[in-house]
Amino acid sequence: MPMRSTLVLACLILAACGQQEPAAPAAPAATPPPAAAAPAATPPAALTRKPAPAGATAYIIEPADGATVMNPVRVVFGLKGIGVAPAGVDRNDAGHHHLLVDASMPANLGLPLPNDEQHRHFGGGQTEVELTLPPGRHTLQMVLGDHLHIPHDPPIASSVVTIEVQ
Ligand SMILES: [Cu+2]
Repeated sequence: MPMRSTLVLACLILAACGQQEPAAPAAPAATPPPAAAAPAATPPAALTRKPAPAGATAYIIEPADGATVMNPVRVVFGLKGIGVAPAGVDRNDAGHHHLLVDASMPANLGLPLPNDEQHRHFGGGQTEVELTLPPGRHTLQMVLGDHLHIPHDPPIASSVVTIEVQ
């Protein structure tokens, strides 16, 4: 009996070794996928953008360009020719605001806008915000996004407003 279990054990060890052998060639095969992932990253670079309604424009009502302001900085968004809807609501005649703080328009407008301190989303349909910014010069630009946070084509964006925060 002990003999038999030793044999079984030996077989199990052998089997384990035998399984690792074929597994080893599989490991190098795992290397190509990362390389293959690079070309796969190309297709999602262009999601469908909603056409901007003719004449639709965005602007920053306040602060005025060149203004010297104190914290909190109240930023009011203005829109013409298109409405506001919360994020996730798929409508051709509405979108939601995004505020670029010290950031330029993303190079690739076929992707959702980033969501961070420099790319703020107002997915609830808000039309103004109070910001606390470090003292100094800052730029603000508003851009509308569709239900998926993708800018329209062409983008409905305000001109850049430069402010000095005291
Ligand atoms: Cu958004």
